[in-house]
Amino acid sequence: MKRRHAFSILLLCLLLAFHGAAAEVEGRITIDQSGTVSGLSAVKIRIFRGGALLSSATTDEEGRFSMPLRIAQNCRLYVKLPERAFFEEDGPVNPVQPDAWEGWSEPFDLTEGQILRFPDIRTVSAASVSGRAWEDRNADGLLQEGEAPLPGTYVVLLNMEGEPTAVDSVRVYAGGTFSFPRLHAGRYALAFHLPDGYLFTKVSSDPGGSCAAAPKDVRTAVSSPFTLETSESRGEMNIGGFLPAQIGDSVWIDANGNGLQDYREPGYAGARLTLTDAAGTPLEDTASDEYGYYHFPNLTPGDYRIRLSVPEAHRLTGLQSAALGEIDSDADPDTAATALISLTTGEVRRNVDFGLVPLPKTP
Ligand SMILES: [Ca+2]
Ligand SMILES: [Ca+2]
Ligand SMILES: [Ca+2]
Repeated sequence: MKRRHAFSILLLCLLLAFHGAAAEVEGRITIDQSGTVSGLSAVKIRIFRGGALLSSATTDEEGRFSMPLRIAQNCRLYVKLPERAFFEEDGPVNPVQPDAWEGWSEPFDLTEGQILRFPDIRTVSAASVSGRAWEDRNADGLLQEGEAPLPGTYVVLLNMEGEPTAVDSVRVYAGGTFSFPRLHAGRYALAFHLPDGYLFTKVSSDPGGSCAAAPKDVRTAVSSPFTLETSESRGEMNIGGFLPAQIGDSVWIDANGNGLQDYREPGYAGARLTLTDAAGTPLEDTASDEYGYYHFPNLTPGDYRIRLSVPEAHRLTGLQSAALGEIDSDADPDTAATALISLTTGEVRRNVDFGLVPLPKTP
């Protein structure tokens, strides 16, 4: 037994000798947040030789780390930063690729008793930009409660030259939000593409309002350029879209004057109809077709009226006491205009009708 014990001690001594005497690697990681530099805590640091992990440590409150190490050659320090930090350029740790979270130092050797102090590993806090895409039900450019997300919208981050950046683009998913979470300070803009069929709502300077717009036939809207400082989180870069709405239906001869479209009462061709805003200002004109139908397609959601130019030798038929959809007349005989028609995104109103009663011929 005694002999075996002595052998164990000898083996232990041999192992210690083989591993060499202790050295130490120390350093500090700092972060620049809008010009204020402080220590970056809770970052894990590792030392490798080849693929073998030799030592690891975590930075303290002040961003400092210190790792005792058996002497070794050809070691490298490996650092993985938290999500919102970048390595500053020309530091002692090089990111594995531009803007990567992880990086390696150059190889170094440690000799017995050596304390190797690394230059500060400087990082800079990332900036971010985020927003949401929503279906602007009433096309007022503002995000109201109850207005739904608009998934399928595509957002491209543009750099100062107006070109897509390396960060490139994101798609808006079901929740309606998008984010570019890891950006350098700089000047950017956002370009938006809405899903098929959608049009851009108007820009609003109110908080949370839509930040970009484009004419009806243009598929991309670009925000005004904006500057991000380090650590700045810019939110509410929102974009609103809507589906065009439409109004139609018919002008007919109310032969029996009961205010209802009865079987075999004919349409009236060539009647002039004017779409107006809520105040009665004309917006566009159309005429009823050979069957008496008319149609205002591609309307922005909002409030409208339609006014009929009552043809010679006719008068408008009366209104029903309650709206009856497709079979009643919808214009006030005194004004020849409808009540206010409020259209929301994608709404199709094909029941706005005008009944004409022929006036008796004067002898
Ligand atoms: Ca709205
Ligand atoms: Ca009738
Ligand atoms: Ca009607």
